[in-house]
Amino acid sequence: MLRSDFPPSFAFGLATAAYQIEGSVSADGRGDSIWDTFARRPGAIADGQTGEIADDHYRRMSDDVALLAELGVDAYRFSISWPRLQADGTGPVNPRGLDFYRRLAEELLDRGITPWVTLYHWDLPQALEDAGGWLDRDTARRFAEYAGLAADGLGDIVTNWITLNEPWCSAFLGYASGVHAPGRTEGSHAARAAHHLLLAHGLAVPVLREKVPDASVGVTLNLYSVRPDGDQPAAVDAARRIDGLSNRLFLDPVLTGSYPLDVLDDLGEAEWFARNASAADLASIAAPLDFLGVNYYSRHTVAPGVVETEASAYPGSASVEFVTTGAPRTQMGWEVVPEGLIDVLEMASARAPGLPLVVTENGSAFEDVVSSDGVVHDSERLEYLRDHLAACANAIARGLPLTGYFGWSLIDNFEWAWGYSRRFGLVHVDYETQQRTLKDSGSWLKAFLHERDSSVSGD
Ligand code: IFM
Repeated sequence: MLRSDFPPSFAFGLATAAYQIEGSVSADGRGDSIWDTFARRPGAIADGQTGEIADDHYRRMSDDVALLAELGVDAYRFSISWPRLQADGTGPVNPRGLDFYRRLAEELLDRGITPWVTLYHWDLPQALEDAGGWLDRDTARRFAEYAGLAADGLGDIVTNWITLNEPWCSAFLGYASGVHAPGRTEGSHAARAAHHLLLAHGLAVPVLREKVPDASVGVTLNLYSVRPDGDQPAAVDAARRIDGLSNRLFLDPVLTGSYPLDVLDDLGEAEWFARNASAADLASIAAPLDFLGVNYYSRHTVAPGVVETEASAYPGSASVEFVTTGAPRTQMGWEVVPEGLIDVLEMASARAPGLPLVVTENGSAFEDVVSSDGVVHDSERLEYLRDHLAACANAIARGLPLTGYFGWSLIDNFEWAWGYSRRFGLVHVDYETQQRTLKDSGSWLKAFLHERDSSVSGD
């Protein structure tokens, strides 16, 4: 597989997110986000780690842009920390916070790298959480205002905008299982947070279009290939439920303007949605997009099981069991199934034929070892990357309108509840010294992007 096997306009990039890399959490007037608060909660994050320093990217931004240029990417997807632009989630823009993202976008452009901005990668201003967070409809209106400030400040140099990253995680890990910030366990009410997140997306789309000439606007969903473990009706129903909660609850409203009623029934939320998710809301949520961002990591194989006693990320379907099939797994325990990427692209395309699709994240964590030569020989990550890029080529060959691929992630970073114990970077970070070193996977990508034969292992 060569880069030239892809269409010339295909965008190859890498992705990161603000709280995972920036550090400098109180610099230049930044306010607290829900992740700052959550990370201070005893037991919330592995080893009590926080994003206070992370990759110190806020101060090393120019070096990291140089790294992207060395790798030869076309595009870089980063997120804006909402509380850097509005410390409390309301009011005028904080010029010092905005300045950081402006300099970042300008440095990228100077090096011929196209910036892709994500407005919300999970760091809600804490003040808005204190006012109800995503369970409060008003947070959606606040988000649209924030989107307007970001567009006013960057719209002359940034055309690619992603409203939300993975609203499933924000809603169901944040408000149902509570393993992510804000750490609430509200059961099925988490679906209301999902609605308000989607509404936030829908209200922001016209704001971005109005303020950004030639804006290209999308939203990023984390989609899973879901299949039953066998053909027994109970397993098939388990797959319907998990596909419903993970995929259809988001894809359907965004791409077809309606919620899947079976999922609302599973959740016991049909009545709330009938009263609160108005036709006008759904029209907003289904605002025409320029692309759909798809984050793909793994496939779920499911069967009926026993009801979990802990708060579940799948309220109303907590008895579903996630089965391991014997496929290789990453350090996260996620099965490596490159062909599942084609399944999810087909799933999206079936609802919106012709809508350009972009893989906005795809990557893997493995236990990295720094060898005596100072390099991480991460053959498993390299194979994961290569095999998923091959799946992208395959998807295009099948006629799917896939126009870009962003690997997760440029550098090792703060992996949420896992702290720094899970490394997804193509570039290794020594957290003591902040030294960055290309892993073999990074060298492979660099050679691929420069279209040289790679002598790196894993071929
Ligand atoms: O690190 C995360 C990212 O923030 C969102 N998508 C999944 C990645 C790996 O878990």
